[in-house]
Amino acid sequence: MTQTYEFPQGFRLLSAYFDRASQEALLAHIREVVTKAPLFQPRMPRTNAPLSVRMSNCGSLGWVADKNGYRYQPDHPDTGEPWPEMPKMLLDLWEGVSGYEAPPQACLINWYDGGAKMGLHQDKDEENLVAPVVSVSLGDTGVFRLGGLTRKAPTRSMKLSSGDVVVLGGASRLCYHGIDRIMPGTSTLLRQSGRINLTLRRVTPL
Ligand code: MD3
Ligand code: FE
Repeated sequence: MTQTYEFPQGFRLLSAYFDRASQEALLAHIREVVTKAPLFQPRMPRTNAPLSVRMSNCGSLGWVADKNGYRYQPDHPDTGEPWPEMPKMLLDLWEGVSGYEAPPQACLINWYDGGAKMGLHQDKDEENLVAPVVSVSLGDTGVFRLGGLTRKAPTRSMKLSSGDVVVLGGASRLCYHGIDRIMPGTSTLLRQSGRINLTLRRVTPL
């Protein structure tokens, strides 16, 4: 018995939204951000177990995870410095695809090495669950899994390639999702194998 997967309302995959030159320009901005706000190792609340993905942020707020919990905060967990400004390219992307009236406050940078993955989860740490999430993939292809509103709902897997943009609006905003694995050697954008994902978010109401 196999179940069919119904794509959630509000999910949009914009394949190859950024061409190679734009990906290189965006990557240069992200490298500058992580020079000022070094990648940190997020940890699971309570167990303190490290996640396999390293992270940083730009914008007025950044998502952090440590033994005390998951939260947004205005400063870097290791350096205490404010997060770097969000590059204009990302503000323009949000304006172009989000359909939301206010700008994003947080850009989470997820940096995957060849073996990193992200388990199935929901994004619920934002006060504002009405604004969409906008995601950009750079570097090696990631095998992305999108599910439904419960952990047991059917899921469907799809590849996210360098330059792809995903918009998670409407019902898709609260769907379970994760990254099963990355496919090393599928892109020449980065100097080494790996994948970068950017997620733009509105954290608070207007
Ligand atoms: C579906 N990032 O940062 S991006 C995350 O590739 C996260 O690093 C993954 O899940 C990554 O929370 C997936 C695509 C994505 C982002 C946010 C979503 C899918 C989503 C929020 C709700 C539903
Ligand atoms: Fe997520």
